[in-house]
Amino acid sequence: MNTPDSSRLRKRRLTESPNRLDTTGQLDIAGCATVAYSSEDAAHPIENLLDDRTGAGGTYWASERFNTTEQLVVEFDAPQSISRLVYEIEETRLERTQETRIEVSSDHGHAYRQLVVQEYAFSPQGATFEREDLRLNAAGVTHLRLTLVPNKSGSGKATLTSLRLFA
Ligand SMILES: [Ca+2]
Repeated sequence: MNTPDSSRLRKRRLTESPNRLDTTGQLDIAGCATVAYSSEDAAHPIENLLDDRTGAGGTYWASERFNTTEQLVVEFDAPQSISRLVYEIEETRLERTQETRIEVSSDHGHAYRQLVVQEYAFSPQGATFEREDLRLNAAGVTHLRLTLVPNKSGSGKATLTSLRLFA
C-alpha cells in the first residue's frame, strides 16, 4: 500500500507571463534594413515601432494625415528569410477599422506578393488593442511592405505600436 509522500512532489513556480513574446530569431531591423515611410508624425516617429515599449500603452508610429492610406517598407540590406511577423495596433480614442496589408518582394520592390490582409475594428467602449502573431514562410525577401488603411470604417490616422520580424 502506498502512503502519500509529499516530498516526492515535482513542482515549479509559474514565472512566464502568457503574453511574453518568444524573441528567438528576432531580426535587428535597425541593423539590417532601412525603413521607408509615406508619412510620420514628428511626435510619433518610426523609431517607436522598433523600440522595446510594446503592448498596450506602448510608444507608436503614427501618420501625420487623417484618413490617408500609408505605406511602410522595410528595405533589407541583403535578402532575408522571414518566418514570423508580429505587429501591434492600439487605438483608444476613436471608433475606426484599420486594414493592414502585408506584402513581400524578392526583386527589390518591383513586384510584390501579398501575404496577409487583416482588419481590426477599434472602439473606445470595446477593443482598443490588437496584437497579431503571424507564421510566414518567405525566403529571399528584399522588401517587406505594410499598407495601412486607417479608415476602412470610421475616421482617423494610421498607427502601429510595434513591428517585429523573425528569421
Ligand atoms: Ca513601440
